[in-house]
Amino acid sequence: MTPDNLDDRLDAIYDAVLSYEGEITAQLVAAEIDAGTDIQVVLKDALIAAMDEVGDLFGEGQLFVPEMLMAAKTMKAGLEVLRPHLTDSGTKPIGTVVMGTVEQDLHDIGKNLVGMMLEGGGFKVVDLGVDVKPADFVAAAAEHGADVVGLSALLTTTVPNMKKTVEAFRAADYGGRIMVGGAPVTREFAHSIGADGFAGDAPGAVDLARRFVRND
Ligand code: B1M
Repeated sequence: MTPDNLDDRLDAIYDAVLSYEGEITAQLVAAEIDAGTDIQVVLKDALIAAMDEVGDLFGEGQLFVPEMLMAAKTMKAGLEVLRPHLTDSGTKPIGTVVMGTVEQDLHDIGKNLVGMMLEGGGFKVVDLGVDVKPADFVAAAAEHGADVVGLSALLTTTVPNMKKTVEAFRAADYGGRIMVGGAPVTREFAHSIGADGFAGDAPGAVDLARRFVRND
């Protein structure tokens, strides 16, 4: 039976992710959409909260890489249900964003979420995937006429590649704006590597990209 209380239902999604139950996660997320629950609440308080717990358990040595992978797959099952609700803007694109996860980094859930919300926010998004070399970012931005480039990094060991990517764009005289984000990335770091902006989460990335195309 489905609990009446939203907190209990969000807990059930959180538990399903931590039990690697993709199908159940997808069903419970779909039920929240039907119930009209705010998607951002489902994301933040259930799906992302569960991934944070997975990260904490990994950090404490209670979970290992295979479990992190299973949790990621489960989270993605929930995200796929949300995708049409996040990406449907129904308007002509207000700009193009080329985005990807920097070289040597394989984390893509946050980047995918940012991409979906940018689409929902009216942008055309060209997703280059993970482990993207600086030169490939630069080439793709030129090919697609990107107004904004979005770089994601999740590892303290790969943030230096974010710096290298920004440097490659500057060396190529890229005329658009560069935004960066990901768990270890801070506003100060973004500033120090010469990026044009930092966003701490997906809605923040949409706000920032909008400001960039409005030239605020
Ligand atoms: Co990895 N991993 N992982 N991992 N992993 C972390 C990041 C870690 C913090 C876990 C921990 O130790 N507590 C840790 C990094 C520690 C550090 O750097 N100091 C870590 C490690 C160590 C590793 C490996 C090195 C483990 C190993 O092999 N020994 C390895 C590295 C592989 C590699 O990349 N080369 C590794 C591997 C993996 C998996 C492949 C198993 C899997 C990723 C699967 C996938 O993405 N397809 C994985 C996972 C799942 C995680 C955790 C548990 C969850 C990440 C996630 O998806 N979060 C993570 C712990 C954690 O983050 N709490 C961890 C949910 C997602 C929605 O959040 O990505 O932060 P996030 O995105 C947010 C914001 O950051 C922001 O908006 C998003 C939405 O709000 N954002 C942007 C992200 N990109 C943005 C771009 C923007 C703007 C905002 O503008 C362009």
